[in-house]
Amino acid sequence: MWTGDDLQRLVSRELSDYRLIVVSNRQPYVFRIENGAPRGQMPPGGLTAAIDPLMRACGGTWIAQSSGADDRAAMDDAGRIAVPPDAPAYHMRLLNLSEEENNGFYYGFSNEGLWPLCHIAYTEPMFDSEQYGFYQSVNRRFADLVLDEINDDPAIVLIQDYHLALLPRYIREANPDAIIGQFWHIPWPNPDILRICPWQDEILDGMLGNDLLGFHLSGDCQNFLSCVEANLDAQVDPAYGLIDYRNETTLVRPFPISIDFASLDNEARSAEVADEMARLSRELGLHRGRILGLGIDRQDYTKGIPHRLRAVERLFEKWPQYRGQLVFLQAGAASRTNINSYMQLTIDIEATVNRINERFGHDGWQPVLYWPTSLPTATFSALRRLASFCAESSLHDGMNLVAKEYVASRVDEDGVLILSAFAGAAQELTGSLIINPYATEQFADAIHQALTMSETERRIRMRQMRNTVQENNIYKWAGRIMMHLMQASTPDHAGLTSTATTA
Ligand code: GDG
Repeated sequence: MWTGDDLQRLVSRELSDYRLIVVSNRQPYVFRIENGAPRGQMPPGGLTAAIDPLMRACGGTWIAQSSGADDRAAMDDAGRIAVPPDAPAYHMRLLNLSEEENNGFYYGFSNEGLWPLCHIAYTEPMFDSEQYGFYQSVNRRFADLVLDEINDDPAIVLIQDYHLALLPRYIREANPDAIIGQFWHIPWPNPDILRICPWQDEILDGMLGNDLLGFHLSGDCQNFLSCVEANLDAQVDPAYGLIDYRNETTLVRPFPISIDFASLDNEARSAEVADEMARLSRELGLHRGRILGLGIDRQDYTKGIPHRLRAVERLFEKWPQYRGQLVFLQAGAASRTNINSYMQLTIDIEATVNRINERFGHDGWQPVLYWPTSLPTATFSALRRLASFCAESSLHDGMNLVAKEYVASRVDEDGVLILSAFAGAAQELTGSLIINPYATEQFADAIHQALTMSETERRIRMRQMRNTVQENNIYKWAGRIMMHLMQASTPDHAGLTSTATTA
């Protein structure tokens, strides 16, 4: 099993001559002034949760957009902030964007264009030239900051996600020696879908500035290779995941992302979580025999939250014995709230929750609780430990870390995971009950199956999933990326052809 120490050893053995620079839009810690002093907190989202352990182990600089003026209070004279706040291990360097830049770059092209383009969730992508202009100029601004940070030293730049598709090319043009890798945290579409994007060729060209390009699944890699083959004058080797283009080679590989299993497992065993479990049991009536079902999501239309609520509604229709007994809690903060499709999602969720509660609620029993706020990590951990089932019903999802977090928190080897076939995590978490979120009847049946499953079967399934996530943890993910980056930077990619895209 990989640990943070293994990763640290790998980095000091192989990469000590290089500066490690991670670049993402989202910063790993956001600072707010509380009682006159800046206090740092990790924002919700899979990306920061996944990369922070890598940076804690390796050190280096994380470049990101600043989310507010309070960050400045935490900066040193050189504009750097040492993080994590309680045990500094690396630095953040932040880029300030104007509201206009952020609207065009982040809300606009990234989240109204690329996000729906890459997810099959039937939300129309919107492409706007002005927004694309901001996407280009902000990617350039990130490149300037990265180049300044590299300062002509040997460097490894690890770029995160779909906000920064043009950045690899901009860095490569100015610094041909940098080792550049990018991990794309969301799915990649097939050529028929990609061609909706008016700037598909520039996006592909930008990403081919990378030495290494990682996706979660081999299917995403194959889609990317097909898109390059269909659109660019490039040599594509689909069997080995190699692309030759503009006299450079890019390796394309699957790296299914994961979580820090040991840390979530430890937290779930802590006294703080035990206290929180006792408090929540009283609040939710579990101490009086009620059962808890749980969904946790950053509120997004790709997560299938209304579909999940419809399945819960069908469960109460079909099996009246759950009325008065089961409480379904939907938790997780709102996100991207000034985009129309996200505002509409909140309206849909609230309407569905109210309908179910009006139809079935009685005598102080509310069938669905909706907590659309960010909660302390100990509360999330306690909820995961208390929930008889956790339902993650994404319409399409690169991976879905919540599913893995549920498994890691179940130190008692109990609980049932209900997981969408359309989440990347379904390929690994085969002990879950796999559902189609659009098939309400089948989904409701899966909840019933979870609630009537024998303890022995629950234990067998959960134990198997816990072994999988423990073995394939975030340190293994980061270690594999680092090793591939080192190999990808050698001229002839020796040794890489044995690990093709089907890995
Ligand atoms: C993208 C891809 C891929 C959720 N609500 C709150 C909160 N969370 C935490 C969860 C989990 C993370 O945020 C969400 O991660 P997911 O993987 O489920 O989803 P995305 O944010 O869409 O992440 C996804 C991931 O990148 C990594 O590559 O798996 O497919 O879409 O850790 O626990 N955390 C807090 N408050 C909340 O309200 N603090």
